Amino acid sequence: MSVERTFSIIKPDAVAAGQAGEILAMIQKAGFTIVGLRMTRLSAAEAQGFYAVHKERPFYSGLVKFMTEGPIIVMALEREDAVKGLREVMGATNPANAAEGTVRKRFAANIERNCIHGSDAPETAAVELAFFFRTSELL
Ligand code: FUP
Repeated sequence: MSVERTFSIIKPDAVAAGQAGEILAMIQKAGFTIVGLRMTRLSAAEAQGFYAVHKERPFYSGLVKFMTEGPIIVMALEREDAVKGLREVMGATNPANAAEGTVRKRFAANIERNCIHGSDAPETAAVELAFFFRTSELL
């Protein structure tokens, strides 16, 4: 294991519900250092580009609509084994299957509105970090 970076989004549902602070606290309690953080709102083109890997899936248009419905918080996070570690903090994609104490178990409504994104592999993390942050702005 080594120190690595991952990318995360607090999604529009959680930001609108005022859950961002509690989600950030859970992430920090799990040992992550925040090396970049910004509130933003995705355009449709940005959301389509970010989720391009899912563009043939039936849920793609709903996902783009959801991700553009309000502000999001984008984060660059650092820790040992960060990608895997954040996925553990998040819980399963479908909150019905998420473990107790995970972000999605606590806050997610359903598989579509599931309050947090986290990169699924180090290679994906590098692409997703570059989508939102310049290297020079990460501390
Ligand atoms: P995850 O990495 O856990 O966010 O899950 P995926 O990469 O499989 O899916 C990305 C996003 O697509 C999910 F966060 C929510 C959305 N999605 C749906 O809306 N319906 C599905 O059946 C699967 C995923």
